[in-house]
Amino acid sequence: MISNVRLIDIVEHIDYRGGLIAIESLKDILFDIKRVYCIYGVNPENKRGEHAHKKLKQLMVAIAGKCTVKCQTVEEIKEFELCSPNKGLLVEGLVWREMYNFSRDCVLMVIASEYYDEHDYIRKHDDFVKAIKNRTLSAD
Ligand code: T46
Repeated sequence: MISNVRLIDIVEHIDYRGGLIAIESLKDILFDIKRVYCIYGVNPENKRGEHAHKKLKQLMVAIAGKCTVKCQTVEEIKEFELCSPNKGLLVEGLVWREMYNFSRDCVLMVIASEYYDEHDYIRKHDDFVKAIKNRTLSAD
């Protein structure tokens, strides 16, 4: 766990027919769900993400296959392996994220607190570093 990023457990309901996971707004995750999107069919050579968000909160779940998510916050950089529907990576606040090492069968489901808004993205790493410095200075 690092600040603004943590792995949460998701209950799996498994019987002879297969598995099921459920994520309820304001119960399992403490934000209102506005959007769900899935990333799939990623070539293992490719990297996605490489940006931060100003406001967005998200829960990322590898519902099939696996991938690695690297998160950079004001304090540190940490890699998380997502490889099961029973683990979700909660990412909130100013976090630079990169996703890679996708298995070909990976389906990464992302549950988001906001509608899609390009203005919420910080796409240049230099701007991200400036933003975390400004936030740290204003908190002092
Ligand atoms: C994030 C990581 C985990 C939409 O039209 N609606 C959407 O809700 C999203 C997420 C994307 N798009 C369009 C925008 C681009 O033309 O889909 C295209 C690919 O999006 P992007 O390059 O931002 O995808 P990733 O995989 O780099 O990043 C995505 C999310 O955008 C981002 O919020 O945190 O997954």
